[in-house]
Amino acid sequence: MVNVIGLGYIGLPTALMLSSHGVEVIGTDYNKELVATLNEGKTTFKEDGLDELFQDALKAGIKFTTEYQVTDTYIVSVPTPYDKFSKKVDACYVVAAVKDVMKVCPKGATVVIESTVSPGTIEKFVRPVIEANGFVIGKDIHLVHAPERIIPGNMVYELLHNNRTIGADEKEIGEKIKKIYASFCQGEIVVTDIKTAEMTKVVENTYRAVNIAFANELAKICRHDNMNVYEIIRICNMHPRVNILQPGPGVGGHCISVDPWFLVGDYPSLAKVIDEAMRTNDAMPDFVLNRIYEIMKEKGMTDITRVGLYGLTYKENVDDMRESPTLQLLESQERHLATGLKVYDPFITKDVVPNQFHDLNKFLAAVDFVVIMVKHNEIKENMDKLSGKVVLDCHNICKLPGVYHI
Ligand code: SAJ
Repeated sequence: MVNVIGLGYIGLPTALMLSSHGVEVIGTDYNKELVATLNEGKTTFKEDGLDELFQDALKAGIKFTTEYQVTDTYIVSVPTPYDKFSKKVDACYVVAAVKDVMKVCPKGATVVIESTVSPGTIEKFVRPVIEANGFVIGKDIHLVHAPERIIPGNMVYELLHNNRTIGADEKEIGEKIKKIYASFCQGEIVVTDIKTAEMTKVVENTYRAVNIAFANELAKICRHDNMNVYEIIRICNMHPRVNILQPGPGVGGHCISVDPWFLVGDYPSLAKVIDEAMRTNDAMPDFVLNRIYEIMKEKGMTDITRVGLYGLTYKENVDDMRESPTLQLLESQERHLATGLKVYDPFITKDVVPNQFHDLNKFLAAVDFVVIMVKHNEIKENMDKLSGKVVLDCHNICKLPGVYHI
């Protein structure tokens, strides 16, 4: 039986996937409310295909509890935030979860860490916890790192199809865990050592962050000299060895906006390009706010309360607001003592910020200037409703005449 510890954005789909592919699974989370919701037969966030997967797993007998189980395999999938000051990974949740596992696990058990961690974190923080409990790693307890790789919005598909990395001290243990993931994963599963697995995960997200920063920098250069960044990127990407990503209002989510900082925090004198890239991305919400003021001035608008931000989530078609550029922009607005921007997002039904709307038509009736912060399908399907408004399109999706870009 596999005990999945942590039933959030990654742990839950992983537990469901294993269970619906014939692996006996018990999911554990310390959040009583979350466990109660799952036990009532409801999922805790929206994701394509998740509800169907949940039903399959229920039929297969998955159980949810707040208790840690006595078993031979644990998959730890808890958050790894970063310390905003030192930029280093904060392994406190992983350490707490492993401590709790140690209280119940029998000798011979394997502990798999799925949470993203910087290279060396398992050596520095996890091994000592296991040893402090009197276990010899490699003999009494086996340690594995199997970082997740799925993208919110397409999690179910990517769980089934992405290649995976498994880092283990012992090859046979790596192969044993590979078999468990291979129950559902149709991609290639590479077995390597733990530190390599830690580094690959952080590097994948860093690669994307640096590429997005490059696109954002190009957008600023093009804005400065009145060039069309989208046309330029489109043409450049026709070159067989060029693949530039898209500029945007900032980078959110719990991965690309966070993981690269681990390398900056751990290797401050070496990770120069990464540091600069992260600062470039982090400055984008402020850049958008300045664009708003610039355009208001050009249009002779003075009332910020007639400006509306479309989208609160960190990207399109998900209900996840972690590190969202819109929230960063609203914070920045408060710092500039210029509050009053209106906000709307079809995926956010609770009130989370001031001046928030829950209906597209009411939102549009209350503003003259719309800033497209997130390219949800809803706005793409309702583009005609923006006609007659001032539009700042941060994603180049609006084809109406006179639209502004970042
Ligand atoms: N973004 C841009 N321009 C682009 C692409 C994205 O500004 O061209 C922005 C998005 O709007 C968003 C942010 O970047 O705010 C991140 O979104 P994303 O869709 O690129 O990635 P995440 O954070 O949802 O998921 C990433 C994925 N990593 C990579 O693609 C290398 C996913 O595979 C990982 O599993 C996930 O991080 C994670 O958990 O680490």
